[in-house]
Amino acid sequence: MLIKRPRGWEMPERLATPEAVYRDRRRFLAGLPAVALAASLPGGMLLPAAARAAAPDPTADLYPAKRNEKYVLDRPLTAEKHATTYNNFYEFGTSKDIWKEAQERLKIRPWTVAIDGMVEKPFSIGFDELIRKMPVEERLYRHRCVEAWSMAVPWSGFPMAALVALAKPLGSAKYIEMKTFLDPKVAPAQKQSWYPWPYTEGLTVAEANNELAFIATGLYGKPIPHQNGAPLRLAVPWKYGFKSVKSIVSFTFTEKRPKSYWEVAQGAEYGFWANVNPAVSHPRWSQAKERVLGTSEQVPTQIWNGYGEFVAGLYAEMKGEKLFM
Ligand SMILES: Nc1nc2c(c(=O)[nH]1)N[C@H]1C(S)=C(S)[C@@H](COP(=O)(O)O)O[C@H]1N2
Ligand SMILES: [Mo]
Repeated sequence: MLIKRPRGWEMPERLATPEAVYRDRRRFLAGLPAVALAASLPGGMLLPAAARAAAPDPTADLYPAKRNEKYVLDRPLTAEKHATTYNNFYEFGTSKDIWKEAQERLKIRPWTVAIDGMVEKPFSIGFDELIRKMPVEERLYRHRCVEAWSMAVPWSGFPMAALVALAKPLGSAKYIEMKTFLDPKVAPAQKQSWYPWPYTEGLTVAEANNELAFIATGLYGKPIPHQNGAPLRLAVPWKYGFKSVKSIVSFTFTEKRPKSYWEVAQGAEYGFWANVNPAVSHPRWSQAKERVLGTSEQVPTQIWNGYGEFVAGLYAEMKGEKLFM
């Protein structure tokens, strides 16, 4: 059977932020006192219990965030339905089709983030409080998975450098270790003890302070869907996608290089740096090209995933490191 699927470049960009049209109405409603709002409902009726139970997202007013035009794409945006239904989130299973599981099982409120290790004063902070301290904006970024597929999406969120500044690391801290939640009741795959849960990733403090390093809290002009790593995930577009750890609960500053989930699980194939390079093959496949999500097109992969002007300098002095695995 032949199914005609629209290709990525057939999607008009305006489809990427369908919510934009609701924005003005939502801001209008948010500005009204509760009494006025109740009175404005048909017949002054009160909300039924079910509607009250589905609490509105307290960060909804932040989206869509103003786009930072500095970060431009060389290709059309991936359609929202592809980026939000084709996912890697092993906590919910190894298939790409985990979006429903993640939406149903992951609870993101309350959500506490620990900032600890080599910082002036370790602390924990609720996500809804943390985001109010951060400069939220939208950025269009490419994303290249080590499995040789890619997408281009509008993230919203804040520069990781702002989080580092809030953390006040000691001068001796060299790395930041980040962890995903650990709760096998929520994520049944975490019962599989042969995987090194929780999912863990790391960056150098210098990488985290690079302007490209971004903490994503939104996608397509809305709070980020659970399956994409709610309520906050990393986006480091010059590295293979597995570095972009989802649903983060801790940022730990350390002088010791952290071991990431994939390094522990399969160290012969995945390393700490994981910078994109089409000339360095994965042991089992070529990295020269990538399949553009939502299409059957293969396009050439670029070194640093095309972000060399921002990041190549970070690695210029490094000798003897496996920068591209
Ligand atoms: N906690 C966690 N984070 C994760 C993963 C995962 O399995 N668990 N997969 C990684 C991989 S391999 C990729 S390609 C991206 C996928 O992000 P997306 O589903 O938003 O496209 O998330 C990364 N972050
Ligand atoms: Mo990936």
